[in-house]
Amino acid sequence: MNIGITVYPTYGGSGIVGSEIGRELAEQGHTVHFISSALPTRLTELNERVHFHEVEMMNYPLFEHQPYSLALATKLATVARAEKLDLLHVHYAIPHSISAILARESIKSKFYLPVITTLHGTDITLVGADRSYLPITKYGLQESDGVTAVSRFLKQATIETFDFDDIEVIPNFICPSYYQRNMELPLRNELSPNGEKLLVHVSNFRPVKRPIECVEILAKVREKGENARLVMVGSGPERSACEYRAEQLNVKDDTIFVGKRANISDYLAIADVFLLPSESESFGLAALEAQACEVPVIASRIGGIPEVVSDNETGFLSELGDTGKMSDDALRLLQDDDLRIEFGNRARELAIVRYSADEIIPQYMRFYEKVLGARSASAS
Ligand code: GMT
Repeated sequence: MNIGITVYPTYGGSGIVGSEIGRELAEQGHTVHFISSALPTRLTELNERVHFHEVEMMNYPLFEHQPYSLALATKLATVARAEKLDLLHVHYAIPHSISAILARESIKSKFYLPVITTLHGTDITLVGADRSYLPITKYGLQESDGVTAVSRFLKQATIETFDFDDIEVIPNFICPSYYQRNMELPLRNELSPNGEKLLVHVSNFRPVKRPIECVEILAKVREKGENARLVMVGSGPERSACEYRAEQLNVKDDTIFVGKRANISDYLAIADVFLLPSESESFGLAALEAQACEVPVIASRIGGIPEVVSDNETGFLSELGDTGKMSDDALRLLQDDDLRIEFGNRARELAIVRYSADEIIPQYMRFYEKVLGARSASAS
């Protein structure tokens, strides 16, 4: 197949998932065309089966804001015609599905370009649900040829907010050979010079991730007598507030902010416990990646997290903001090696059985075939 993929290239889990789908499909012999404003960060290699088409935007003084959605629609239509795309798979509804539908309509006298939209999270729960975007997001869902969501939670949220239920749930996935435990990495000694246990958090430090609570959990764990350290991977708007909180709570020297990193799997490979106290998480890709590395997860019981983290089995879930319980649970895992190892083993086992690329990519392929089949049936 000849597949077009559009993602937000530099920020967030939807870009990672879209890029990984493309990479996996190319490995299976399909040709993939990424169409976005920049090369997606996870896309490290272009070759004869993985292409990149940059959306160019003209600057004009009249434009207070550049009309990216229109530039994207134009590029999608151009690439679709030039490369004879079989379908377009866009990640994150706003504005990608609208631009894709516009592209499809603009070239339909030449040929029909089926549009598949994958919903990832705040495109439904936050941005799309806002009155300023709700009607156009609903239009994007209704007009897409196929819609997928990354969790049962997100499907239900879409039904409730948009009264739209023709959605296939296809979860996030991991490559088990890429996400693996490796305590031998030199990084472990660098971050834990005196053998301290390591709590790790990975995110884009947006307020919905509540990264400050990770610092509060560390402070409580240390108060309760465990000499642990916290590694904060990533960066974003809440980072300086986290640094300030670490200073206030006297844990500055044991909170290591490493910033944005390409080698996130290395940080997960050497972690003891992963923290994800988010207030909104349609799936929680980072939690899945941690579990694939045999790292138990401490997270809030919200959104799609309970579908990914099995409470009392692969980690512990708490009510939102209950840093007291989260720190007690973290302490329990840090101080009981057998329990931590047992949870870690189960976490990897379930991550592989339920969420390995070998399991999930065929689900996307079947969905593509279903959408294409329905289209040719209705055309004939
Ligand atoms: O909704 C967002 O935060 C944006 C989105 C993204 O593009 O990063 O993140 C979501 O997509 C990930 C991949 O499907 C999910 O694993 C994340 O849980 C989800 N984030 C939220 O729902 C906050």
